[in-house]
Amino acid sequence: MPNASARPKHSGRRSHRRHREDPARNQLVSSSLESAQQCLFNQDYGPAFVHYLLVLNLAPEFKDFAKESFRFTLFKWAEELDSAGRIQDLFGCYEQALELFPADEVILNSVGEHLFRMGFRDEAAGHFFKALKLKPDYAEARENFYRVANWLVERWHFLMLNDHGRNRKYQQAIQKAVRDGCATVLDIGTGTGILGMCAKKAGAAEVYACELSKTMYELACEVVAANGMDGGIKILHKKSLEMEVPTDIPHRVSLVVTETVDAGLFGEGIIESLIHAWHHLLLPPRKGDSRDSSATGRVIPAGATVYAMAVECLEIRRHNKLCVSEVGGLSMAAAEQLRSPVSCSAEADDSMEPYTTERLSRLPGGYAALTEPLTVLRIDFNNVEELEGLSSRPVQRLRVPVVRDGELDALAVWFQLHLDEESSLSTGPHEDTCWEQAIYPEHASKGFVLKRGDELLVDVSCRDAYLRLRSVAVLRSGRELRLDASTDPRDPEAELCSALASLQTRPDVCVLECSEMALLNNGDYHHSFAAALSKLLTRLKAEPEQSSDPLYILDVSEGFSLLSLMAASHGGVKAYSSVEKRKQQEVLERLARANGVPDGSLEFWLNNGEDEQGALQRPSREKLWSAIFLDCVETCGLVRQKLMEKASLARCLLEHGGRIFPQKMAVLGTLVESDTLLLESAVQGRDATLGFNIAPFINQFTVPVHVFLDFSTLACRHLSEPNELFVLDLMDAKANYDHREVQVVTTAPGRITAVPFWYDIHLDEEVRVSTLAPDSHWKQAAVVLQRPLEVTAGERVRLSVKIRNSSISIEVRKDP
Ligand code: 44T
Repeated sequence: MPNASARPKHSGRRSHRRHREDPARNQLVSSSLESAQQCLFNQDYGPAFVHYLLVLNLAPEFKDFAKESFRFTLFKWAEELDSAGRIQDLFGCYEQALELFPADEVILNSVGEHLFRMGFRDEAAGHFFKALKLKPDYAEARENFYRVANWLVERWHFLMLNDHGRNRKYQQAIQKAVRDGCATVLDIGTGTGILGMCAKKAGAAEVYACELSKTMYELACEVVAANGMDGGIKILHKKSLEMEVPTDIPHRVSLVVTETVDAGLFGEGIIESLIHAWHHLLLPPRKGDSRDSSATGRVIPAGATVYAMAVECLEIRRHNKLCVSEVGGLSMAAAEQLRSPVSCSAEADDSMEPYTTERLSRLPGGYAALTEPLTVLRIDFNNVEELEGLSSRPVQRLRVPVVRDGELDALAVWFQLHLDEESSLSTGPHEDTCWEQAIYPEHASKGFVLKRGDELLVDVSCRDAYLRLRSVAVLRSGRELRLDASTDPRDPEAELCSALASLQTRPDVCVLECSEMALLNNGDYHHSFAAALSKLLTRLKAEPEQSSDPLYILDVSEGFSLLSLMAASHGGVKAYSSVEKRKQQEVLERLARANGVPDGSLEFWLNNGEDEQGALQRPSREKLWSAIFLDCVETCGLVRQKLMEKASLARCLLEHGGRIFPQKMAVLGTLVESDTLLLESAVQGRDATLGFNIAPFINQFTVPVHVFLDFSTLACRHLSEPNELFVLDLMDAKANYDHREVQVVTTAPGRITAVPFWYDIHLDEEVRVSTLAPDSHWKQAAVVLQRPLEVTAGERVRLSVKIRNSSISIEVRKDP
């Protein structure tokens, strides 16, 4: 029976009575309800959904009664719309559903899942977060949230807020400016609101703040209110470039404070923001020796100095260019055009990033400085003409002496942020700060070895608001050795000639992600695969019932993979690759020809974006797969989502004696004490954040699993040996469990703060690959404990390890 006592939410008593007494409406409601149920029964979800919408809009009192069926209908209909590619309709339906049930955590979670699949990660994360706030013990939403929280509130917020040195310097500079008369302040990119609160606390009469991220804006509002300043700071959810006087702020301000800088200084758009601020939001700059700060405008930071140095670094090299001539028995001579998407070269287009970021001091294998630091740029944020002139500055060619022999892998860049005349922050590689450095990789293939005494020529320019650095040549014994084929950008004619020449002769570049480049360079992985594969093929081919048909092999690795080609290079095999991008398929085809792989033995699967099920079904019906390659660990160090579902599907599609590679994987982990991991996962206490109450708010975005960890360079104390925590058997469903208790004996006294984990991937009984190997393309992950556990040496602790939907959770307690 419908729950007739449920009162419609938005209609008052009178309209409620009117509804009940309106026989035509009642008639329509009951017939629509009946139709909805009938359509649902017939699995006719579209019309069922429309009928339900009508019923619930006309008769909200049925909401409780019909909620379950309505949701079911919605999800089924959404699935149909999704597979028909009717995305706009799909979101339209969800929008209508959320109008009816704005606080329904299941609907919110489901919208989030759709958004995530479409690549809208921030929006997805926002929906998971709302669902979780409504129902904190909703496991699906929690797992979803953990997967995406990193996009919503980036992890560096924790680092920056825990960086006491940086916070204090900003605070002191702001205090000084306010004391000097800056009474009206705008904090651009306020994040959690910390700089705005500093200004208020220092006594500024009016404080404004703006923040473009919705989540951060909402967080700032909460934080400012919790610190009793909500009346004193006006926060706007806006990009500063969209602000104007008097609509957003009543008049121009005397101080702009901002830390909208990334590791490459300009990547967050500080130049554009400050040019706009000087034209629209700030009082005119101080001229001459005028001392009246209340009538003039200024910026904290006042300016910056940017430094660069050339480095040799294997870790950077193997993520950006091909370093091997052979992979798993295949010659790579025909694959020279492969490179990472990080480039400042003349031919780099907009899809390329000019730099990546790394903390040099934590790179596995370290790095060697080949030059002294070189000053590449000085910029005064209080000089609007200088800011405006930056992008039209001519390319500047700098010379830097080489102080040590080594291969030129990258230019590393950092800066000093001058908060005012006295105080500055450095993001350099030797500082004990939260900052990473910007890395401009050198692509000139084959690698150029610099010699002590050489001089390196570096071109510096500013384009699209990015600082661009390019090593162009080396001066050695009076001769100039060019580093790339392109010509002097200051000579337009030569540039045109070279562009024309490259159109005719150069095969176009094929771009792979940095992690895909590192995968290609992972010799151990390919070597192990080749060994296991060749064993399997030899065995299958020797089987008496083996006809003259080829063996069918499917590689469902995500992204670029050479495994199918390795399989195809064995005679008598037909291999299917899941590589989707046309350019990458061409590279595989070229490599196939160059390696004498017979025509037709390599095919591309998934060319038309079929669904997951389709991806695993073999083309011809009469024969099953001999081997299916699953790539089971993501680069970030987590088990790939839906791995076990894919494995069980794959098992059904194997011929007798066929194999899934890998056969199983073991999760290994060590107990450690690491303050670094704590500082990167949550804001610790109030001390670091200048006494402001920020931690509880931002820490809602803490996730228990830290990803992309370099365990080999993590500052930590090992408190145990590595232990096997869990085993996932891909060939045998019955061997799997979802919960395991592991006893670990500690080897040293300390506080257990985290459990870093990685995998031993067993391709077959003998061949094994570790994701912790030195040349691995995988990073590691770590579970960071909610509460550290103090232990002595030789103590027994019990780990409760669970794997649910590919995500791992670990609890540690003392063994009673
Ligand atoms: N990360 C550094 C960048 N914003 C620093 O939405 C150092 C990275 C980093 N708001 C590891 C370590 C570190 N108007 O919330 C953001 C952003 C906002 C604006 C309004 C604007 N014009 C902007 C521009 C940006 O400002 C906040 C800070 S942005 C830079 C943060 C710890 N990986």
